[in-house]
Amino acid sequence: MPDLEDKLRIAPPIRDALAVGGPVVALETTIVTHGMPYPENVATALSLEDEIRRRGATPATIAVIDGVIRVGLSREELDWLGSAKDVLKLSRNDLAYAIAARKHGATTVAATMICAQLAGIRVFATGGIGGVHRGAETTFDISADLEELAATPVAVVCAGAKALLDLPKTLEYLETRGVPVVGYRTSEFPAFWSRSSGLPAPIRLDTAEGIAELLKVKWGLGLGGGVVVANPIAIEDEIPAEEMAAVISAAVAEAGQRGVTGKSVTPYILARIVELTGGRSLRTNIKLVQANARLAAEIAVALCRPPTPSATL
Ligand code: PSU
Ligand code: MN
Repeated sequence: MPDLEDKLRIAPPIRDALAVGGPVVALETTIVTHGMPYPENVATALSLEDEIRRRGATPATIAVIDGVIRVGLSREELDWLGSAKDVLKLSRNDLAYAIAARKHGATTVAATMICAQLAGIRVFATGGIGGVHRGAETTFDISADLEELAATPVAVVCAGAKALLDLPKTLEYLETRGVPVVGYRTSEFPAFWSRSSGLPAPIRLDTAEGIAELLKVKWGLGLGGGVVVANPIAIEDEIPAEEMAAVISAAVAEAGQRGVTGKSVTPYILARIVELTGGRSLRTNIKLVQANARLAAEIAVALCRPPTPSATL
């Protein structure tokens, strides 16, 4: 690829880990800039890196700074990003623009998958994926995350998707586009703050090794594309779906009444939900993303492990 070197900068510890085939976990930054308030956003981002290191993997937090895709940010850079006001929310559609015009941008799930793939990273931890919005039959609002999952070979560990989306349509879309959706130790697709969505998880796997095996087989077969690993929030940290329902409906309705469209929809609703729950949803959000970072690290480690002798017989 021409000139990629000055557009993609991988921090030395990550470059070293990748060079020896070591476990690396990508982290997104839209959750930092457009998903949580400052300073909890930065503290959370740093805690995710710690969780990943503690499990023997190398964290790789991704953003665009001054038109360069940065894989691995310093503490100072993360703090600046988390409090800056002029940071774009980047998906597949505007990633090239941000680089060409030398902007700053936080990466969504879609853009983080693209950058992870460019760097050679296979496993990525986040909070929740974007999906098919309620009312998409008239607004056509479907997150580009879903098409990216169809196309780009990165496993995305999340806590399912928020019930502000149309979860049945989101699962249908992923099925149509050939994306495996794995419930980790659950037979239900989790709904972010809540363990239960009432919808079955298409696949259930109970170990990081089992998930790593699925990834190896999928990519080994040349099937490409991503995998959703849905890790339900711990029981002690969850907010039951019934408690969230009214808050979500109010925030979604408000976004509609105010004419919020395009890429502003998700950040608007997320911020309103934090306000309407008096910060309770934020605490749950932090817990679940930390749990996802731990599971992603375990999957990344398992993915690097050579097959056991019995498996090679
Ligand atoms: N869902 C969450 N928290 C988030 C996001 C989604 O629960 O922070 C962010 C992610 O970065 C995701 C993006 O990729 O929003 C999706 O935005 P959109 O719906 O505009 O595609
Ligand atoms: Mn959208």
